[in-house]
Amino acid sequence: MVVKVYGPAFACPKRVLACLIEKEVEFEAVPLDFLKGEHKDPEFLKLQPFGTVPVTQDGDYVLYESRAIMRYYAEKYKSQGTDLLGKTIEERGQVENWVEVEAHNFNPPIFNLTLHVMFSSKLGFPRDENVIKESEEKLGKVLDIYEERLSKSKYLAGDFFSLADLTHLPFTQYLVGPIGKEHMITSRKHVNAWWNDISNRPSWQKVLQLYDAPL
Ligand SMILES: N[C@@H](CCC(=O)N[C@@H](CS)C(=O)NCC(=O)O)C(=O)O
Repeated sequence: MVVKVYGPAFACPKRVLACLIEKEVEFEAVPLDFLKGEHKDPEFLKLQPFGTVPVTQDGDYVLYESRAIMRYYAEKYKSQGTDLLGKTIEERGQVENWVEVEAHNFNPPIFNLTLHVMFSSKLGFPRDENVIKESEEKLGKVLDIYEERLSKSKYLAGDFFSLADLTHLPFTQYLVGPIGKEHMITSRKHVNAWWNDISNRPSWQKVLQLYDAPL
């Protein structure tokens, strides 16, 4: 049975799509029009009561929260495609460590940059230059820690590509593209090498080719 993923044009669902492609799992992408408020429709809220994307349906089984979904599929399809979880308990600990770092240290400032630089005019709220400046500073400090880490191992969790790297793809793509702050990556030698490696993976290139910008 083909699994469904809602909202493929948006950044958080793209994390799930990259994971499914790496795991060689067939999926159906279900588009949602945010400008029409489709993510707040009562039918959609039955699947995702917070009215955000992604949601996935695997038969009757429903999950939302992009990082929970990627962990679920990486585990369910452990024996096919790319191993994204780590082979030993120690590797797995590192993968979890860096997925959490992405969620709690990297994502908050990059999410704010995305909102204020890319979406404020489209979503009808004022662009706040202070939020942009503070977010850039916070993100810079996070990336300095990444630079140190990536000077010791090729990928975040060690010398193997994993969910820890994959989870960074959608918002870093915004950073180097429409947000216009590519220098934050290119000015850090090891972060830059890591980004060139992970963003050129066929799975991510396929996501970019299939699903355009959200709004
Ligand atoms: N922690 C959630 C965040 C989901 C989220 O904020 N999704 C955004 C798109 S990237 C969204 O649906 N925003 C619409 C809204 O907040 O109304 C996840 O990782 O799935």
